[in-house]
Amino acid sequence: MSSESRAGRLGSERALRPLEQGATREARPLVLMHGAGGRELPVAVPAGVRVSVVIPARNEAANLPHVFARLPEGLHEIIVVDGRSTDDTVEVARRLYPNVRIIHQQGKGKGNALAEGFASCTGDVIVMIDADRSTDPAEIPLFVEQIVDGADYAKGSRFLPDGGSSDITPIRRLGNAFLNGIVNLLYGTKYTDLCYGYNAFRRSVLDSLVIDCDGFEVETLMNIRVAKLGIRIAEVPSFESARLYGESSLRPVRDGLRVLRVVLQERLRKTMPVPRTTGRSESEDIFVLGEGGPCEARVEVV
Ligand SMILES: Nc1nc2c(ncn2[C@@H]2O[C@H](COP(=O)(O)OP(=O)(O)O)[C@@H](O)[C@H]2O)c(=O)[nH]1
Ligand SMILES: [Mg+2]
Repeated sequence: MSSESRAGRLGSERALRPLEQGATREARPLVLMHGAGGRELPVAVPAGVRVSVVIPARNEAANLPHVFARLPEGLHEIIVVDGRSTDDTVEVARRLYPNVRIIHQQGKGKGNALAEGFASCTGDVIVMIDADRSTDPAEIPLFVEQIVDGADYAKGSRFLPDGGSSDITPIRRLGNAFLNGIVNLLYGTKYTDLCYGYNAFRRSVLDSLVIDCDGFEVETLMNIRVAKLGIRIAEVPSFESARLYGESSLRPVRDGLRVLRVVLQERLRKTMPVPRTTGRSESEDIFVLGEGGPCEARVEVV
């Protein structure tokens, strides 16, 4: 099944209004670059969409040049959320891309870094990638295309045809498959990859999505909460490379248990937290959904 035809199949079919900016795939240049998995990828994001890229980074100075070198053309903004790096992460980012927006993370952990980064995005579509070059920035156009084609949330998957990983360890693969299975069972989703850090979504998703976790459970929390919202979710085949320099700070058992806790907690949760200040406009109200899911949105304010 092509990635395109998967759009909307993982969640219910509630569409948001189309992107305001008149996005068009036709305007996409035909020039291609090779993806990490050997695929040919568009060199630019679809024209007419303001794409914000959020990159959480802690001590990734050595990796950032390899990340920035593969960013597609036509991005609206790049936001690096620095987790109190003790190396030159911030300086390197500024040197590579003088217009980069640096956020000095106030809290701790990847989840918190993403939440802080998302809060300052000004684009129509937000893409989250890692700073260690394991997620391939050249795939960003594939994610954005899914949003332009009608998905509200496009989640990367290493386990679809055309996807893959040279980074995942056997224990992580097993843990991910186990947790993924539980989530599909408990939430009625058809996800093929739960704990992967490559996602894109419409900015308006943030009007209903609260990210109130700190650590590596963040992707799971997001994937569960968007499923509860009943929005249109697409999976995008993605190839994950091994981290170039440095070491992962994820600890499989500790973080796997944190993920499991989120999976169970979210299932028992009666009300879903909504952002305190949403800036939601009338026309976006359609997006605040509660019926059909296991919980009611718009009730508990955090
Ligand atoms: N800002 C910030 N970024 C973090 C933090 N922890 C991890 N990251 C970043 O999150 C991404 C994924 O982290 P990594 O350790 O590679 O985890 P893994 O990919 O799951 O093995 C990388 O870009 C890290 O630099 C943190 O506490 N703060
Ligand atoms: Mg990594």
